[in-house]
Amino acid sequence: VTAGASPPWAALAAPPTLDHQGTAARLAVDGKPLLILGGELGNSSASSRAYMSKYWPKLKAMNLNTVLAPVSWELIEDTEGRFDFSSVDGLLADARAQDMHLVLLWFGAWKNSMSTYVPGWVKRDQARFPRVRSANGASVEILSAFSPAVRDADAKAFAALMGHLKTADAGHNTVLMVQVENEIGMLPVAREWGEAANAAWAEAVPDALVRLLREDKAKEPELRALWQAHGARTSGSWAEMFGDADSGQEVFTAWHYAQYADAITRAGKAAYPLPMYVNVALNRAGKAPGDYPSGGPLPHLIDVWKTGAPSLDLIAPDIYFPSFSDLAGRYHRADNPLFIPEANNVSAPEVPANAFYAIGDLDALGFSPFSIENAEAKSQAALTEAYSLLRQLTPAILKAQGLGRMAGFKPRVLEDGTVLDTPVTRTLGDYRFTVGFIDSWTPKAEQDTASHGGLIIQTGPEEYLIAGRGLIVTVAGATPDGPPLAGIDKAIEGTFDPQGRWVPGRTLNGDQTHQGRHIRLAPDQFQIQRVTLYRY
Ligand code: N0T
Repeated sequence: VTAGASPPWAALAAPPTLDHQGTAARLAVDGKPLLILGGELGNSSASSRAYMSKYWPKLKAMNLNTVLAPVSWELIEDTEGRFDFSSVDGLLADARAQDMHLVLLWFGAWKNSMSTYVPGWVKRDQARFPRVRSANGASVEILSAFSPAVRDADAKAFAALMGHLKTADAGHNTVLMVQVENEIGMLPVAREWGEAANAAWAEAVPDALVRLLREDKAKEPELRALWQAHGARTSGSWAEMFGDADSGQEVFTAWHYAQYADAITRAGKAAYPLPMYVNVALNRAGKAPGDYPSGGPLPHLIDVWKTGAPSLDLIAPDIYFPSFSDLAGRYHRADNPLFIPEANNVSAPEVPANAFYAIGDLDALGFSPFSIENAEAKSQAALTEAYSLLRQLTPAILKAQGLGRMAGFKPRVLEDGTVLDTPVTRTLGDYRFTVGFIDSWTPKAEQDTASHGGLIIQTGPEEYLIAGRGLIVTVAGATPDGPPLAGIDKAIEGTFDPQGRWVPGRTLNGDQTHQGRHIRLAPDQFQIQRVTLYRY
């Protein structure tokens, strides 16, 4: 070895990690930030390379840079202790052939609460791998979270997967992140019954959780309220501190699922420390734990999960409900970067607007509609266009993240689907933007305002990129030291070429800016405008 020669591994790109810029967390790959423009595959598609072969070109053409794909325990460890990673290697090769990244989803002990992805040798040995019992003693197809044998077998398989990725993906960084299990939570009851679960239920609430409440560090109002409703005790059993109703049982369930997920995550990271997260099956208002997956990392249980599973990097909501901005907002916390691993099946018209909003307003690490390979023509076209714009804007987005230079816009939608079209006002630099969602130039009946959305990025003292669809933007001065009114010096539509150079199109004026009164992004197409403002 010659002096000064670098060791063979020095040339390898550093594996993905999370870093920060200002208030934003970002995914960094070999030191460079990356924004995930993703899509998640249907559950069974990735189990066959042949089946997937016709879809990869479609995913590439939709402008995705990342595919979220399951890895099944049953496929990698069909026989105990004998690992077969051909399903994983096929995914790696096919993603690389399209120059795409992967987020892998570990379908281990639980997939949507049930234990159907576990290998046959686990399913069939119920003495060694105990199942949940309901209150009436009935067995269900859910492995017990209180069984060390279940946890250890799951952790061993997951660690084997991560160990394989460490070598198979070294220097490539095809895999960016890993999801641990899928939509964890107990059904159809609030908690497990059976000997081990009942014994744990009688134990004292762990110190870490007591401290969170006693030191007033719980951010979720529901958890605090439940604790206070039971006398704000600083010690006691689960029933004493949170009550023995479903709501108290759910806190207990959440804690034990979090501890289990933490053990799996630690085992995986010991083999290869990629960023890891759990995804969330959200609940509808008025439903009881057990109607929805009880004890999952739901909005009212984020604090329990953060405390019980500190090895997880983030908790990521699957958002299928219309109240996108409210739900996404709850998972955007200083201790929790936002990532949307599943957005309403790609056919919902508001999906592109939600992507702009999550990325523009909540510094999301990425966005990913579910069942992406099945997008039909119309939604495929809409997402293709939206991702094209977001791809062009990615350098500007990454530059602005976390620094107060970017805002996202879409109408707020309530849980019942009511769309609030009220304009939204935000200040960026010296200018205040009021963004309306009703396009005065299009018949009202033809407008689906829930599908209108976009973002504004400040790129200079008086220069902004405004992108999306269905927005009417008016501007005013925002600082007391200058004139109060603001006008358009120049508004130019255009695109960024693959090298990131601005390619101007029309200069917009006259009817296209309503004689200087506003910037308009029409509802029927996605567009980028580069706008220079002045004050008068
Ligand atoms: C998802 C998917 C897949 C307004 C369901 C979403 C995926 C799992 N669950 O197709 O099974 O693996 O994580 C729950 C969606 C709730 C529907 C709300 C309708």
